[in-house]
Amino acid sequence: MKLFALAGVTLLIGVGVPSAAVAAASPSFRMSIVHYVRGCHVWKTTSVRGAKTTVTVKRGTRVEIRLSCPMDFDFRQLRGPRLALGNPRTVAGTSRTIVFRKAGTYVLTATNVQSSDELGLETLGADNVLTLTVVAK
Ligand SMILES: [Cu+2]
Repeated sequence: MKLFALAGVTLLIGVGVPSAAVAAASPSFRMSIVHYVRGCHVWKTTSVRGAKTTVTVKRGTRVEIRLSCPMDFDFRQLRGPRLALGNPRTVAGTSRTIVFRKAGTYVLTATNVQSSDELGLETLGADNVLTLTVVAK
């Protein structure tokens, strides 16, 4: 019986160590899509970045994108190591997290599903189609 108990403890330690290592190796980066009068929405990190932006992260980073322009967006990948995006649609007010596991240059677009006109938002110019380049090193 003692032997079995020891085996159980060993197993727990064995499972615990790798997950802690993964957590430590997964930095996160937060950004958002915010409402903006010219073009309806833009990328924002710590500052407003415009319709096209590039962020550089460590490989394995979890990038969390919060949608605060009050419309849904469809995410598509144009370039880079393949990402499992699943359902392209992200609903207004929620966020999408994408993990950039492999080193490389990824290009994604986020296209609004509803237009600013449909939502009665006062904006200037056409609604932006957003492009995000993520360089993972
Ligand atoms: Cu918008």
